[in-house]
Amino acid sequence: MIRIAIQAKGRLNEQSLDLLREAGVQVDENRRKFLTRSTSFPLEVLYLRDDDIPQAVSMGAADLGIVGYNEVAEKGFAVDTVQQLGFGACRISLAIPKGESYTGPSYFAGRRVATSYPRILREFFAREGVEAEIHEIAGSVEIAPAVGMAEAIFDIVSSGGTLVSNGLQEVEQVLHSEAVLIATPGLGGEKVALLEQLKFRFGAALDSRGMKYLLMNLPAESVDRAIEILPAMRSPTVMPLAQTGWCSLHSVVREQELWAKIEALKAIGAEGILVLALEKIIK
Ligand code: PRT
Ligand code: ZN
Repeated sequence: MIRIAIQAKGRLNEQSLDLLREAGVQVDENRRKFLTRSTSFPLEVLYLRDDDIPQAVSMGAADLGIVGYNEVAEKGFAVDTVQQLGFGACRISLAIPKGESYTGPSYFAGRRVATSYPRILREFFAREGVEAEIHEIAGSVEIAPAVGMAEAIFDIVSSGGTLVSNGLQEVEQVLHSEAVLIATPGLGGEKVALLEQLKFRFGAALDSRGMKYLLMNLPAESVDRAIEILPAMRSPTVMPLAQTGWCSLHSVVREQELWAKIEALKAIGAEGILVLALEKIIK
């Protein structure tokens, strides 16, 4: 049995559960409590506030956790970061009122900066040799300059819309973050094996996101050019068709490149192109 802490509510909750589900770990959400046992994998889910996940994992109250890397870096507890999970991407940035001219990190010398991430900010200022005043607040950091609580902020930015609507401009991107899988250092025995199994399944689930399975009929003489267009995991699968001079070609493509690849393949004679959803990629 292994225990994983995930965010109880908020931005990472649903995506954490989606990833578990894609990895074959069913969690009954109707009977959702503080602690829930999976029905399909020897795993318990512990629902916590994201702020508490690094400490819970560091203490071993949970063996694993899914949390934003920003929280791991801010809290500074001893945990192993074992896998990047590719969702919840954001950055923690310094922002100043729009219209102010920015001269580099020395701009902040002697100024007051509001943040919920004092540790990461303190390290940034120490690295840059800047003496600024760090004013820690728990929430609504972006309104601090407008109400006179600070002259600048250090906060999470994703689209940047919140900064713009508060009359602020982003001037330094200090930390890039995404959701990560963390583990208690020194897990032993059965738990290591379960962690390896989960990592493998998460990897396969993440690799298959945004990928499509493509099959088509192709004149045999175009196969070499098709292979150049479609560098698949090793190379595309090519099988002869009953009709001589033709073959069937199968491959995997990134969804963003799908239409460009299809156009290139049509131009070398591909016909009957099928695009299928891809469930999992096991490397
Ligand atoms: O209740 P609990 O403490 O668990 O949750 P929380 O309110 O502390 O965290 P939550 O759910 O807001 O975010 C959880 C994690 O999601 C964060 O720790 C980040 O790792 C990640 N994440 C990704 C974000 C964002 N993107 C994000 N945009 N967290 C917060 N934001 C905020 C940002 O601060 C800004 O105020 O969303 C606002 C909109 O951002 P823009 O730039 O898109 O306008
Ligand atoms: Zn939080």
